[in-house]
Amino acid sequence: MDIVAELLSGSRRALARAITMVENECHEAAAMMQQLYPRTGKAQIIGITGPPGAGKSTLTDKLAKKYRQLGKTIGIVAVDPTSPFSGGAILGDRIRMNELILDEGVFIRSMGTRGSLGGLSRKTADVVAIMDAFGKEVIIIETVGVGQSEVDIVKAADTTVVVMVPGLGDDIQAIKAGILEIGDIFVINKADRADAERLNSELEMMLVLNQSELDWRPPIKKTVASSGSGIDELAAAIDEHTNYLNKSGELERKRRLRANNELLSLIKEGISRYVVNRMSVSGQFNSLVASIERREKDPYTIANIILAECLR
Ligand SMILES: Nc1nc2c(ncn2[C@@H]2O[C@H](COP(=O)(O)OP(=O)(O)OP(=O)(O)O)[C@@H](O)[C@H]2O)c(=O)[nH]1
Ligand SMILES: [Mg+2]
Repeated sequence: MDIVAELLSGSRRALARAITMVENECHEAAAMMQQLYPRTGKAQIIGITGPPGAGKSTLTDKLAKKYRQLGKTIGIVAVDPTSPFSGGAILGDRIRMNELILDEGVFIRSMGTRGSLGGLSRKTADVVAIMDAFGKEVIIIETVGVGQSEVDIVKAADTTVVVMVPGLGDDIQAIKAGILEIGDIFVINKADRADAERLNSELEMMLVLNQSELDWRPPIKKTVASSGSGIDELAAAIDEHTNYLNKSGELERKRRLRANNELLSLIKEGISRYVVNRMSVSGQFNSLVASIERREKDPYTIANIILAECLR
C-alpha cells in the first residue's frame, strides 16, 4: 500500500513517515502533497507563539487535554526556528506533554531548522496539511518567537494566540508591531506573578492604538498554565474567534489570501530556479551579478531584461 493510502486509513506510522518526507525535502513529497491537498481544509488550526519560556507548551498541553475531553482529535506541531533538531530530539525538554504522548488521539511532532531557516514556514504548513488530511480535527502550531520567522510560521493558523509573560523587563518594547498584528487573542501567562496587571494595561493601550478595521477586537486572557487556571476562558475565546471567522467570511478571506501567497511564492521560486539554472550553465548569471556589483549595470534593468526574455 502506498503512503497516501496508509495515511488515509489512519496509520500513525504512515503519518510520521509522511512528515519526515516533507522535512527531508524528499523527492516524492511533492507527489504525496498533491494527493493529500484535496483532503485538507477541515481542521481548526490554532497558532501559539511567544517568547522562549513563556509557557506555550504548558498552555498547548492544557488546551489539547481540554479538546480531548470534548472528543476531538489533535495534532501538535512544535516549531523551533532557533533549533537544528527535529523529530523526537527535543520532545523531552521543550514540550511538556508527556501524558499526551500516550494518547492515541494526539499526534505530536517537533520541527527545527535543520540548518536553514528558509522553507521552515512552508514545511510547517505542509505538516499541518498532512495532519489535516489524516483527519486531525484541531491542529496546534507552537512556535517560539524570534521575529519574522514565527510570524511567517503562524500564518498557517486560523486563530493565533500570542503569549506574553509579566516581568520580562521592558515589556512593551518586546511587543513588536508584527506581533500585535498577528494576535487574534493575547494571553498573559504566569498571571500569578507580580506585574501581570501592569502588562495587561500596557497591552490594552497598545491594542487600542493598533486597532484594525476588522470587527474582531483581540481579547486579553490571563492564565496560569501550570495550574490550568484560565484555560477554559482561553478555549472559549478561541471558540468565539472561530465563530467570528465563520460568520464574517473572514475565514474564507484568510484562506484565500493564504492560497494566493502560497501560489505566488511557488511561482517566484519556480521562475528563479528556471532562470538561474538556464543562465548559470553559460556563466551568464554570475557575470551579470558581477557587473551589477561593479555598478556598471543596475539590477532593475537586468531583471526586466531577463523577465522579458523568459516570459516571451
Ligand atoms: N509560575 C508559572 N510558571 C509557569 C506557568 N506556565 C508555565 N510555567 C513554567 O514555565 C516554564 C516554561 O514553560 P514552557 O511551557 O516550557 O514554556 P515554552 O514557552 O513552551 O518554552 P519554549 O518552548 O522553551 O520557548 C516551565 O517550567 C513551566 O512549568 C505559569 O502560569 N506560572
Ligand atoms: Mg515549548
